[in-house]
Amino acid sequence: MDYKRVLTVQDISCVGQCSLTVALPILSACGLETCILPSAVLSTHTGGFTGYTFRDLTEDMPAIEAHWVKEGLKFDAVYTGYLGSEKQIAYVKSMFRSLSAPGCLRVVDPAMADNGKLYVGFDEAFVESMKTLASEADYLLPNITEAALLAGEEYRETYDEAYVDALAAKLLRLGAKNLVLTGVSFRPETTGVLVFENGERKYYEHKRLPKGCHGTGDVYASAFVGALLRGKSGCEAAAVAADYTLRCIEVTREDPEHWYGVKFEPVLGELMKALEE
Ligand code: PXL
Repeated sequence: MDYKRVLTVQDISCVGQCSLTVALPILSACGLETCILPSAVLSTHTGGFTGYTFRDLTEDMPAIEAHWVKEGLKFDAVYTGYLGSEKQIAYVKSMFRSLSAPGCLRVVDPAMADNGKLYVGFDEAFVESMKTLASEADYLLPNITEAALLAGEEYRETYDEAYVDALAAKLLRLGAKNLVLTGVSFRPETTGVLVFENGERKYYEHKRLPKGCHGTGDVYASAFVGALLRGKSGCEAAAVAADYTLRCIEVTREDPEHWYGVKFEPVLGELMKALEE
């Protein structure tokens, strides 16, 4: 097996099963050497907990980058998730240039909003800055809310194919080479991912579970990156990641106490098996 090295840049939410506590185990299980750059350390994520701590690590980022450059370290992929500020986005763009191995895949999950709303702490200026990162992505992975924000279009809760295709066209015009739109639903009982890859458009539809769970965007993006680097096409990786995320939700939803994330660990074996197929 080709052994690849990936760098993922996002926060550590110590409790809450999102960002790095999800990306690191999933990418490792996919057989990848996973290097991390924590952008901040929070006691929990911000989606439902209150009173969390937040240690911003922005100022450590250029020194870490400089050290890696000095060591001659390069990455086969750079995958970004939740970033805390416009400054962090600027640093990540610098790393895209300084730390990329030839053919490096840049995957951007513009983790900043869901259900029509920006996450706590983000504003319009951050969205503007995220557009510049999105424009450099080989694969951009927004949900509908993030896609609407990045495209400068109004968010719609119900929509048709023309609406999502218009969002996609705008994001591709922005500069993203390929696009994986998540949570795209045209019928009440199903949802899916809409993939635009190398000029092709493919929709992978699957059943929709009644309850949305926190952290599924990070689980999805991590599994997508893992599958992509294991040689799957974007379309195949999008489907593998969707099936895995669905299983994570299925094993979590019987437990009402587990509201803050998904139980992705017990079904990691299923993801690993899907990568062998
Ligand atoms: O799952 C996205 C995410 C990542 N990191 C932090 C968050 C969130 C979503 O709320 O708060 C700190």
